[in-house]
Amino acid sequence: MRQDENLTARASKTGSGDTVVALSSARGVGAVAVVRLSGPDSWAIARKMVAGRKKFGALSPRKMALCNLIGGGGELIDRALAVKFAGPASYTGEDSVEFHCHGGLAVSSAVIDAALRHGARSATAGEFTRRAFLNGRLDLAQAEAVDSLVHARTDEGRRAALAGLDGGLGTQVEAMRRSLIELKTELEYRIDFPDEAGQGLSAEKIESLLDDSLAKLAALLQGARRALLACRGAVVVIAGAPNVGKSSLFNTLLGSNRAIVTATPGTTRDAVESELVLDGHLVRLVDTAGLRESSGEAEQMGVEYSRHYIASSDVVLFVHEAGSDFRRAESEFLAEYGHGKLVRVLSKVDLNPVPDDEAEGFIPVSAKTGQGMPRLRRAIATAVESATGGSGEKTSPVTSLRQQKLLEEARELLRAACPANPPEIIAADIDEVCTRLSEITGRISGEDVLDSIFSRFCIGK
Ligand SMILES: Nc1nc2c(ncn2[C@@H]2O[C@H](COP(=O)(O)OP(=O)(O)O)[C@@H](O)[C@H]2O)c(=O)[nH]1
Ligand SMILES: [Mg+2]
Repeated sequence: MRQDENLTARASKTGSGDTVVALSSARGVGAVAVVRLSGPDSWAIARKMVAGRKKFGALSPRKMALCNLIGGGGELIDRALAVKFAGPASYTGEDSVEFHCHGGLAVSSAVIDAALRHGARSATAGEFTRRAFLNGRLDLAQAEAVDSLVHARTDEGRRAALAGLDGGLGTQVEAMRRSLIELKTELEYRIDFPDEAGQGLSAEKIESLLDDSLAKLAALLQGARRALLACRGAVVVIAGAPNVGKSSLFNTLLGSNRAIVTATPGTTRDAVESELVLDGHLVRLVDTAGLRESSGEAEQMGVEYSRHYIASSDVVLFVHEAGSDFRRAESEFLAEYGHGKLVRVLSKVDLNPVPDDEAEGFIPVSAKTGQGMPRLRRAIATAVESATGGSGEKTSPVTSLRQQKLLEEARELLRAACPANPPEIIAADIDEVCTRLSEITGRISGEDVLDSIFSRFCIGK
């Protein structure tokens, strides 16, 4: 399917002929709430909602004006700022309107109700950005960067998301795709006219063109891990035998009581995850029992952790109780995971004090008294820093795992493409690579991919 046909088909499927409305600012009490309307009828709907001396029709696009907003029955809802945007020069690419009204839910709900009564429908999660993508205002990689920017909690995350939003990834990927298509066209010419062609395209020449793309992919992937960790946060998993104080440590690090702490071993039955910022790094701290053993004894002997979380972790906090012997399960765990991304902790040192010089690489802490906690925070931040590849790497415009995975697949496919193969085989390989590149920017993408990306967005974005 060609790109524009593809878009038309999608537009009708997602109903983007409708006009949608949503609260675009955060829900709750605040000074200002922003209600956004987008779609072909947005101006007509706003015209019916604005009354008084200032008429909506008289407003110039992109100029704010103070208006009276009227609900059903002509009742005044609020005095608010209104601004209209004329498509395609708007976020969504469609005609749209923003009302900047007084904050709090009563006002914004009444404004939304009025828009709904005049024929708008409620926007689904990410629908404004989805429309921006479908109307060519953003490519898919930029749309994902919007989501990362909205969710950024650290300066590092904000910078990484902005790098993705400036369109650098789409431009680079598209340039690479074009040059590969050129190569493919030449190869196809050689297939169709084997006698005429060939002079200009030796195996060496093909190899150097493929190598060129490989180098560009490598450059994009370099720093991607760091950018992704900045956007998504580093996963730090707490592991250790039951009752050593993992959940207490989790709560102390977070300064809250998210995980349940009891004197009965084996209380934490499910993984609990919470975010915190350490030294400017976003950390997703996970407390998990992981093992759903029914027998009390197995649980007593085991180490609580979840393989699933460990596999996707960036750092593991291994907790051992001060003054206790190492259990077999603990030694086994350390033998399996004890290299690289491990921070070792000795817990409950208020009960069994351990001088630093006897701690043997473990950090002595007490969740009860707070002893050792600043040092543990620094150690986690340092481990996260080294997991992200150090501070020196340049930022990458990659902002989602999806983009990283597609870039990696493209690299593997290119590596496997052998310049000595017959031209039709190389052309088919190049096709595969181009498909991956097109998926990054959304030139090609299934409805399911779009659904999964945009459903993660907030409503109103
Ligand atoms: N004295 C003291 N007790 C602790 C400390 N940390 C945890 N505990 C106690 O140890 C028991 C088990 O703690 P918990 O955090 O649930 O351990 P988990 O099973 O590893 O998650 C509870 O009774 C806690 O109150 C500590 O630093 N000092
Ligand atoms: Mg626990």
